[in-house]
Amino acid sequence: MNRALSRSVVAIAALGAASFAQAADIKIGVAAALTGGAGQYGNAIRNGFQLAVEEINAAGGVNGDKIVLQIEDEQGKKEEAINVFKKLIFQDRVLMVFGPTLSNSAQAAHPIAQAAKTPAFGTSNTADGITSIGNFVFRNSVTEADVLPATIKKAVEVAGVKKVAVLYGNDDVFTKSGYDNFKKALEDLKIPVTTTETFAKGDVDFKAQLTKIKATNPDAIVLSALVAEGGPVMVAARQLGIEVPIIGGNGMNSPRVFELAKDRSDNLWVGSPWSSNNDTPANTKFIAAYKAKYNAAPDQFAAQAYDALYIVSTALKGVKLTNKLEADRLALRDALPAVKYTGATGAFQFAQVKDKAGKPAGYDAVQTPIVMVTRGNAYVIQK
Ligand code: ILE
Repeated sequence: MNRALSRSVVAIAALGAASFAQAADIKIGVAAALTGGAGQYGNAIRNGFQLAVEEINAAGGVNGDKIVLQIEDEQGKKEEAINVFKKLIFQDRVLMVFGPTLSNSAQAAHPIAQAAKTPAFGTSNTADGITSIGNFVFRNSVTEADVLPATIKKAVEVAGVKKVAVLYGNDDVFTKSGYDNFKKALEDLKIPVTTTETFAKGDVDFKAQLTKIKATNPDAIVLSALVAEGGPVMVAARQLGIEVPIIGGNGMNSPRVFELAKDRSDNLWVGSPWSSNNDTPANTKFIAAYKAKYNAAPDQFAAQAYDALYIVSTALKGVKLTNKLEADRLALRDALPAVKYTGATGAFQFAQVKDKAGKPAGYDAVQTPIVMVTRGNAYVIQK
């Protein structure tokens, strides 16, 4: 074959490859805590994503392109979240990254995505300040700042709470932020605090704090905890004969509470936009599909992950992907803020937040929380 001919053969082959590439895979990273103390959350999140990706691809994908999820275990540790983000962004060259599971990890890992101009999308991060990191950071999880005032207000109205004791984890970004927001909500409602006690990640004995709390005779305990510590706190409180309502943040909105606290899990108050009792068409469809696939009921973390992939696929439908990673990441970032979507968690849209210097930064969720109380190992909507 002479030179000119061989060149044109190469050109034709390249053309063939290009037309094949039109139905390309869209590679999306998921960093989730699949093992460790936050594993209950992370596994629900992974399930939500896997259900959504199957449904979206079965319905034709995104303009004919298939979404491929690359899921990595960040173990609920911030160092691992950093490693996983680096791997997904620089090595695997994903279009964007969902996760990580904990705010504590997001605060460490999202700056990497921001610096690499890669969209990072939290589906469970509820602490203050996560989306202030920059304009590539998104979340559809409603913040403690939005949910806790509603939860406290409802407990005050319905359960006649007049004074509370506060217990929180002081070594985690989310539990600390929950504490800050509880404190503010209590001040706004002029509810006095009888005592404020703390614990640390990995603690198993809460008797000292709860004994002090009991002595101050509060009408409720306000608890900012992840479930690994919060479940045992509930058991210990009830064992000490403290029967008052426990008002929790997002960490306590997990069926893991029922596994850990069993018959001592009643009278826990939480808020969330998602409830299994919400019988909208989108939620009914989600719950049925989840049960069919996993033979178990979904939770809020699964619902938010499920909706998040639909939010991204809605944005991607309006994006012309070029296979130039930098341009495609930017195009997705630019398309996301305008998405409006009604899914399992209800009507959703983004609102831009500011960074510490007051400049426009990332995007938070705008959704209305519902308040729920646990009864008989279920979260029941409190009207
Ligand atoms: N919302 C919390 C956080 O931001 C937990 C997420 C419960 C799994 O860390």
